[in-house]
Amino acid sequence: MSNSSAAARDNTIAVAARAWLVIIVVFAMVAGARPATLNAQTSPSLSGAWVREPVPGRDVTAAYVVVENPGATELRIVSASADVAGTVEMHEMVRSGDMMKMSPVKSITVPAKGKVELKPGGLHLMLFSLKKPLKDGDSVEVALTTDAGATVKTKAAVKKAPMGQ
Ligand SMILES: [Cu+2]
Repeated sequence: MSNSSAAARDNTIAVAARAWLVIIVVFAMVAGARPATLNAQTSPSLSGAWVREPVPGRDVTAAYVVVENPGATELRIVSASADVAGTVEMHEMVRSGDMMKMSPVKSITVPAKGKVELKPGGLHLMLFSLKKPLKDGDSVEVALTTDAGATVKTKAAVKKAPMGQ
């Protein structure tokens, strides 16, 4: 009898210990989540992403996205990638005589509480070595990485659009 009540007490202790462990784990998760939330505030948010349908037979195209910085300090986009592209470069358009031509940039600065629009005729992403043909209506994933090491991703819709638009 005393043995079984001792076993019951051990069992109660084991259950209590498990409950504490759960509480500790939950606290650790909540505590751990807090810095992540702060980081999220200093990460850019992406919207309106789209990819120009490539010229048939070509494995290069451009992508556009609005990058907003909700943080109180400026941030810099230092690299970009896309699931369908071998490499992605960040480009700007520069005037050369009376022609506009593309030129790679090392980074894109997004001001504090501000935004930068990557759009036709301006800053854009250049997707090289496309792994498959892209058609209007397809969806690709585009990711941007900041100098602080934060990477944000967004879905970008493939759209047919005439050059220069
Ligand atoms: Cu370009």
